[in-house]
Amino acid sequence: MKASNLLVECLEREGVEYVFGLPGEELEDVLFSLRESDIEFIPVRHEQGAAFMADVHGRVTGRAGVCLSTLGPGATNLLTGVADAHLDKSPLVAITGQAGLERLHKESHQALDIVHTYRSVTKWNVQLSSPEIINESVRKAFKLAEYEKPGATHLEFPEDVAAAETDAEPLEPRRRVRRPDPDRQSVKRAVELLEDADRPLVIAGNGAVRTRAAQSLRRFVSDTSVPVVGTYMGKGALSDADEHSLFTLDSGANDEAADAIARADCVLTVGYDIAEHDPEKWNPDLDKDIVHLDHEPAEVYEHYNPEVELVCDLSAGLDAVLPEVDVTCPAEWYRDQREAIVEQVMRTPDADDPVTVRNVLPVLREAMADEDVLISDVGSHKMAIAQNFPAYEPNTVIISNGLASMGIAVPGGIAADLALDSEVVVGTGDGGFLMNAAEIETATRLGCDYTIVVFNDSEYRLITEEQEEHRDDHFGTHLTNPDFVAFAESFGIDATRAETWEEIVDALRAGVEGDEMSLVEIPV
Ligand SMILES: Cc1ncc(C[n+]2csc(CCOP(=O)(O)OP(=O)(O)O)c2C)c(N)n1
Repeated sequence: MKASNLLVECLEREGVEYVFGLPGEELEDVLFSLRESDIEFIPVRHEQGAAFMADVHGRVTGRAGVCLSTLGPGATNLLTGVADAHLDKSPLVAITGQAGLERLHKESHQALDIVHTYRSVTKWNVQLSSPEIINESVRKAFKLAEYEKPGATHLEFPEDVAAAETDAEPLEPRRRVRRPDPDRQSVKRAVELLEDADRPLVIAGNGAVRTRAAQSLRRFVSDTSVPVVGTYMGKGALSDADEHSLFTLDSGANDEAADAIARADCVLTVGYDIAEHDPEKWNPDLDKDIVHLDHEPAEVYEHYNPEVELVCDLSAGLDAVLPEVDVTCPAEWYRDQREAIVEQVMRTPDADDPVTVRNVLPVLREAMADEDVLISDVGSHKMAIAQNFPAYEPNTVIISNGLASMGIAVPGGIAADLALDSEVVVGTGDGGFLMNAAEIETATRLGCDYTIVVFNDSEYRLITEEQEEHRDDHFGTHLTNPDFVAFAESFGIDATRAETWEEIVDALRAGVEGDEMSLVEIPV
C-alpha cells in the first residue's frame, strides 16, 4: 500500500476519530488516505486552532488528540497549541507535512527544520524518513503522548515518503501499562508526617484530575477530614460542595485559600505539576513538611523539597496511605476560611452590583448543571473563573495553566463539544476571543452547539492589572473591538449583548439550554 495509507491505518488502529488540520500541497496523499478511512478530517481556519482542539480533546478524553499541518508556515502556526499540550500535560500527536527528502539538504521553498523546532515542545519527535519506520513511530508517538505524564509528540511526514509503497503493517496498540504502587518505606514515612501534623492540607493538582484519582482522593478526605485546595487544573478533583474543599489557589476575597496553605504545617501534594504554580508562592519560608505524591519524582526546586516522595500511581498511593493513617483533622483550623470563600463565591449579585466577571460567575454556575463543562481562555477572567467558579466534578472546568496561552477557548469548545454529551460553555476575554474567533465557522460547519461568553472590557485587562499593581500606571493594553453581536451573527449564530442582570440571567440560561451555537457578549 501507499505509505500515507499505512500512516492512516496506524491512526485508525490507535482509535483516532478526528484529525484537526489545515491542508497544504505536501499533505495531498495523507488527505486522500484520510478520505478513505473511518477518521473524520476536520478542516480548520488556522493551524493554532487545530492544535488547541487536539489539546482539549486530550484533556477531556485522556486519549491523544491529533492535529495535522503542512510544512513551514503551517507547522509554525501549529506550534503554540502543541506547546500548550506539552506544558499542560495533555496527550497530543502532531503530524506535519514536509518537502520531499531530495530537497531538504538545501535552501528550499517553505522548508524549515521543524523536527528541531518542535523538539523543545514535545516529549519525543521524529521524521518519518522511510515507510518502514511508520508503524513503530506512530505507536511510539501515541504511547509516549498518553503515558504518565502525558504530553505532545510529533511526527514529520515528507511528501515523497508519503507517496512511497510499503508492505509494512500497523502495530497492535496494547494500552495496559501497569501503574506502579508506592514503596512501603515511603508510605510509612508519609503516614508519620501526616499523623504528626497539626494542620495537614492537600494540594490537588492537574494530575489528580488527569489520572482519574478523584475517587481515591474523595475517600481519603472523607475519612481523614484533611482540607483540600485545588490548583487551577486540579479543580473538581474534590467537589467544591464538599465541606473539606477550600476551592482553588487564591480563592476568597482575602485569599482565604492561600491563607489556609500559609498556616498548614504539612502539605500532601497530589499530582502537583510545578509548571502550574510556583511553590515559592505557598512555601516561601521552607517551613512545611511536604509529602509528594506523583507518578514522577519531584522537580529539584529550592521551595519544593519534599520530606518524602511517593512515586507511584496517585490512586494507588492514596489507597495505600489511607488504611495506615490515623488522622481526624479538626475542622476548626480551616472552617472560617471555607465559610468566607463560600459566602463570596456563592453570592448571587444584587440588582445594583456592578457587572464584573466575578459577579457574573454565580449566575453562570446556576445556569449550568454540575457535569456541564466550562472552558476558560487566559486573562483576568481566567483568574476569576479559577477562584470563583465552583467545580463539582473532575474535568468540568478546563483551564490552561501550564503554557497558559490565550486563544484556546473557542477552538477548545469544538473539541469538547464533539467528545462530550454534557453542555459546553466557553468563557473568554475579548483579546483571546478574537485570536481564534474564525473557528466559529468550523464550529457551525460541524453543527456544534456550545455557548461562547465574551467578557468584553476592550483591554488586555490582566496585563493592565499587573502593570497598575507594579507601577500605578499601564501602557499597551487598550483595544477597540468590532460589534461582537454583528460579528457573531455574520457566522449565522445566535448572539446577544447582555448588560443588565436580568438580560445576563436570561441570556446565559438560554445559551446553555439552547441547542444552537450562540454567543453572549457581556460588557464588564
Ligand atoms: C498567546 C498569549 N499572548 C500573550 C499572553 C499574555 N497575556 C496574558 S493574559 C493577557 C490579556 C488577556 O486579555 P483578554 O483576552 O481580553 O482577557 P482579560 O484579561 O481582559 O480578561 C495577555 C496579553 C498570553 N498568555 N498568551
